[in-house]
Amino acid sequence: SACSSRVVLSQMHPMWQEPLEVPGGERQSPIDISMRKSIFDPNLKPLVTQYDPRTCQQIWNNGYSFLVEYDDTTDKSTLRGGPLEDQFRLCQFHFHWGENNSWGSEHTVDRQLYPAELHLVHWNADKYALFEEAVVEENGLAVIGVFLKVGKTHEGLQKLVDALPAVRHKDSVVEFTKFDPSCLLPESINEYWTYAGSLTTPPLTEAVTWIIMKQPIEVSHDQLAVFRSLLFTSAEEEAQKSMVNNFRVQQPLKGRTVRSSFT
Ligand code: SG6
Ligand code: ZN
Repeated sequence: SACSSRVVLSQMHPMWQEPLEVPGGERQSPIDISMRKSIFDPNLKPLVTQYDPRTCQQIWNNGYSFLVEYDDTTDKSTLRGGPLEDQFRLCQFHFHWGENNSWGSEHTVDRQLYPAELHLVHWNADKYALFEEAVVEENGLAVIGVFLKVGKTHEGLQKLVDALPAVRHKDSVVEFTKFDPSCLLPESINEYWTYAGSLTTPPLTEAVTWIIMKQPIEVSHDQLAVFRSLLFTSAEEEAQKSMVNNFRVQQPLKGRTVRSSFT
């Protein structure tokens, strides 16, 4: 088809089995955020998260990250405000991390890498009926990004860390309930950057309003070590591969502006 002929077959991500490039992509993610070049927008509103821990359902190792999945059939766990016009529903959160503490985040701030990055994925339930519809629309998704830095043990994260050995292999799923994702947000959620971007894994659709928290959260080295004990591979595979370095390479800004909610 016309579409597959545009695919860059030479560059395959080791985990993806799909092309790394989106030909003609104008708003791909992740990016480096330059503090100096970001533009303060006084019209950016406070972010309003309303998460109901009872919508938390399960953890799934999908062979690229682990996803904590939420029931998104109703408006029980939502995000609005900030740069958003509509109300968005939380469907899952996941992380990206490195093989050591020197790298792992997808976004960077003035080229500074963090050891990991949390993504809370929401879809526009005002405009679309299903995640699958929203994921191909330019205003379909809103993802909150939170940087993780190494420091003291994060008490809220520990409940999740304790459940991870049960989803060590690809395709494993375990029941996981009553987890309030707001415990993973930094204190000052109203200091953020926002820009128009894409998913960072296939289908790489340019559907995402990114909201990146300025303040990182602290987690311990031991907690990150448990992330790194997960596997990209299923129980049946002979050569087991550690789940590390599951981030996408940075993408060109291509004339976009990054706005900040703070000066
Ligand atoms: C993760 O990121 C998840 C996967 C996918 C991807 O690695 O494994 O579920 O999420 C919404 C979605 O398709 C892309 O999400 S991201 O752009 O926030 N990194
Ligand atoms: Zn992500």
